[in-house]
Amino acid sequence: MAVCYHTDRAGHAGRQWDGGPGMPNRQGTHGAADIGGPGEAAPVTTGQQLERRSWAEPWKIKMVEPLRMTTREQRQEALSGAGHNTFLLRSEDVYIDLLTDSGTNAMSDRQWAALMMGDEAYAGSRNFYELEAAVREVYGFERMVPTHQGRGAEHLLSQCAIKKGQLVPGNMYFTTTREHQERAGGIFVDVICDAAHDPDNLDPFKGNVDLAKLEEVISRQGPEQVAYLSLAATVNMAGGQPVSMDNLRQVRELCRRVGVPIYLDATRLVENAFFIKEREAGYQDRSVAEIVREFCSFTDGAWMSAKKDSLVNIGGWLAVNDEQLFEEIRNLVIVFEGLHTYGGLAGRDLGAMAQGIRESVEDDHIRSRVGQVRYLGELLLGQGIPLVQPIGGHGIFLDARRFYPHLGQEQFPAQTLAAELYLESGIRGMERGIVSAGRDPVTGEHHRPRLELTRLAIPRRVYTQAHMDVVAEAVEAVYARRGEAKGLLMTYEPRYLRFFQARFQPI
Ligand code: PLI
Repeated sequence: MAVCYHTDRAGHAGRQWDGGPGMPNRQGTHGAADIGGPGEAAPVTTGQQLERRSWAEPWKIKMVEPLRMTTREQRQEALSGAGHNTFLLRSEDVYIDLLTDSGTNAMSDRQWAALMMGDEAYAGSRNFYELEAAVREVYGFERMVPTHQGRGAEHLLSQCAIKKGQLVPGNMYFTTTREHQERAGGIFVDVICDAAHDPDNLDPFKGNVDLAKLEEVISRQGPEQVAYLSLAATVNMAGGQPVSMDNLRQVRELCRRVGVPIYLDATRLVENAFFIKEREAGYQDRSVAEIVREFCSFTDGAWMSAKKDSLVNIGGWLAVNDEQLFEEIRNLVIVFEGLHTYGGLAGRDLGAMAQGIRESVEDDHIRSRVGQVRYLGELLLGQGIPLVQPIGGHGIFLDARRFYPHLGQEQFPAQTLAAELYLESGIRGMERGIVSAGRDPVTGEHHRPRLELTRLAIPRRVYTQAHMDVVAEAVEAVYARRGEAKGLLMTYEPRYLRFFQARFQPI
């Protein structure tokens, strides 16, 4: 495989990505150790164009939204009022909002123009056909139904494709995905490779399915007891880690042999495709758009939260190749979302999504998107902050276990870190550890994930490099007084997806 890491000036092995053959050094990101480093690396020539060490966003800013700075006293009050859960803060009390990259993207002028061109007919809106064409062209699926967001699609797929008691193997759980699978009577089984559970493992494709685990699940109860393989690319809870094309091909072969379909969570597939282009032999000269198409061709369908890759504030879709299953979905969407040509969205939302899908696969866009995430990650690594490596596609995942080694998992270290960061700086991140993992539906015990992470998700096209510098400084300040953190006690635990609404108090 065409991968290699190099050692930076500070001697941190694996800190920066060298790219495969023909790719520019570090994808042009400015690592902490190489910002403006004169004479360090000459421009590198790729197949088509002269690449420079520095990159810039392929857009300029036309409209701005003021940010509000708060005092520590104000933040203390806001945090107590929110039960130390960053989901319960008011956004006006937040300075830099890294809670999520979902629905928080900045739309382009073309997308805003598409909003104005919304066809708000109840049935057969022109924008539906635009969306259908964009999904067909970019993802390669002939038929789809729009949904109001990703979980709407997860609900429909789970209800239509899972029979009670069937297993649903997946490459790590995602909160809403597993919730819908379990509500439909499915039993989620994790078949991701072991490397995914280790924040320090530098494997370039930590999202890969472990074929032996998948084979074991299929042979344990027979393929008819397996609803489908639930494949996410990238894998959110592992830190935005990609799946390789080679792995998918092998998974495809296995699933085809036993007749188990593969349904893809394509929410961040464009970011995954960028990593394939960068890291997997044979893909350096392929466009991200081509890689996305090829990836989808090895699956039987996909669902999408367009609030991520597709650069909109709301929207999703579900596509499956099986005609009978599609008929069922196209019928059921009316019950839960809306008519099959609007799926719970306004015509203007469909139009903005169609435009966003096309923009999302432009190479320059995705390069700067992942580049900005990596810029922040490299700054933090330069300060010795523990985080998931390799740096993923949509955010930085701080390793709260190593950040607060004196706290046990039942003291909610990742939740504590999110609260402390907000208190320090007004920057909002999110817990991705034991709270997010929830409880086993059968035993009622906490799921205890090995990864106990605080995520700083970067919205697309929203913040500048200077904001990233401020974030790095704030994390450094929290790290400097890490010994003082005492952890949290959960005082209110909702039944479903508890991390959204749970409340805590300091120990
Ligand atoms: O938030 P939705 O309902 O549009 O999408 C659900 C969803 C499905 N799959 C994946 C991989 C997601 O990341 C996802 C939502 N993620 C959120 C909200 C996040 O903050 O990561």
